Amino acid sequence: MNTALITGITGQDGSYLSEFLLAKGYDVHGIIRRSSVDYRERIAHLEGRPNFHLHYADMSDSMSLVKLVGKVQPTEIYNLAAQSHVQVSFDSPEFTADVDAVGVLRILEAVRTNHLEKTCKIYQASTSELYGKVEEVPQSETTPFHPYSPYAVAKLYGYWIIKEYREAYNMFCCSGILFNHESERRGETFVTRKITLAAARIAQGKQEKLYLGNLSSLRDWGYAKDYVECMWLILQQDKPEDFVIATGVQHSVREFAYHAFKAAGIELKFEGEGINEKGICVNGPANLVGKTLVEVSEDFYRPTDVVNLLGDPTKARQTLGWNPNKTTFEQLVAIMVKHDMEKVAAEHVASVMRTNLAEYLEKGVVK
Ligand code: NAP
Ligand code: G4F
Repeated sequence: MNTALITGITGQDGSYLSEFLLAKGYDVHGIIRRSSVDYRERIAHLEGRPNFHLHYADMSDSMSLVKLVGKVQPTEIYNLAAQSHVQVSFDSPEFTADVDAVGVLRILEAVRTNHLEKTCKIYQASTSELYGKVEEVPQSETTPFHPYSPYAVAKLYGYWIIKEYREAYNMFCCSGILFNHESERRGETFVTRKITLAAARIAQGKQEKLYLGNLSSLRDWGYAKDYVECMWLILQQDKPEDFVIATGVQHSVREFAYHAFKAAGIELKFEGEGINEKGICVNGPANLVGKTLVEVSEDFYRPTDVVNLLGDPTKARQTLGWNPNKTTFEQLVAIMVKHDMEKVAAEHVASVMRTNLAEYLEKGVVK
């Protein structure tokens, strides 16, 4: 049986990858960190399965990683753990470097310390943020890197240390240079999920306005569920290589917002420029027509922002046989908005039920 160890198993990608590998018959092990609230929303439905195992460890704790790799004896490691928020990396640059850069080295050394370098393949979650202040469009495996945030600089170390161990020790370790991939499980402070949740809340009268940063930023957005297949495919190749994983289609944050609000039944028209740009409702529920629903706030501007990401997935298509356009941009937006419309509606029902229950308890109707 193949044994996979996933770092970052509680994250968006870790949860989809777990489902993917379990369906392939893998024994799946994952690293979790102690937290004051032990609710692991994205993987709760997998806990208790016989082939699914969770272990406490931390990317900043070499000893925990060495012991765990020795105990699990993985045939494949998927290193997805990271402080993955670009804006947060400006506030916590040292923590980001420790986990996202040195953490990769710790995994590689844990494999070597346990003498597994000939039997254990390693996937590293690399990123299109490496291209940063882009030197060409679209970006491929040969495009020069120009990292443009503490996060990207840390990830660049991860990329190079993987390449170094491949060349120095003949290890099967590869980087997937993944462009942005989103889903209904995306963290709520990344721009797509922030928009789909706000569109759902505004449509259901639970929020008045959405504040965003750079609306003109361009991204190549794919569906996370499609991307985890590539992580696996990269490790099934005969020789270790790095791959760009992207859709080859680009949209702005403004366009994402337009489509998300449209899917929630609200048509927006954008007027003005820069900090003064606004998204006004021109069609939709009568109480919203004419209202400004989207505004720009400097709070969401970054000291340096990556503004033109577009990937060239030719190598992944040709070598891995992967279809970069399985889920279109429009389908991705629709999946996320449908999910968030239901989530917001369910939260409303739950809150009404809680209020009613409190009232019934007080009146002695229920005990
Ligand atoms: P995510 O949802 O933010 O998940 C990050 C995971 O890393 C979580 O499980 C988190 O655990 C874990 N983690 C953070 N610090 C840790 C530490 N010190 N020790 C152990 N675990 C730690 O990220 P994602 O979107 O799934 O992305 C997965 C990976 O791909 C990341 O490395 C990210 O940088 C990279 N990437 C993502 C994208 C994208 O568009 N999603 C694109 C390119 C590359 P907690 O739940 O305990 O916080
Ligand atoms: O959704 P974002 O925060 O994602 P970003 O910075 O592209 O990073 C994500 O993708 C990377 C792959 O390229 C991953 F490596 C990384 O781990 C992460 O998953 O921001 C996207 C764009 C940025 O240009 C940002 O300035 O949207 C712009 N933006 C505009 N308003 C905003 C907002 N971003 C956020 N988070 N919040 C806003 O209100």
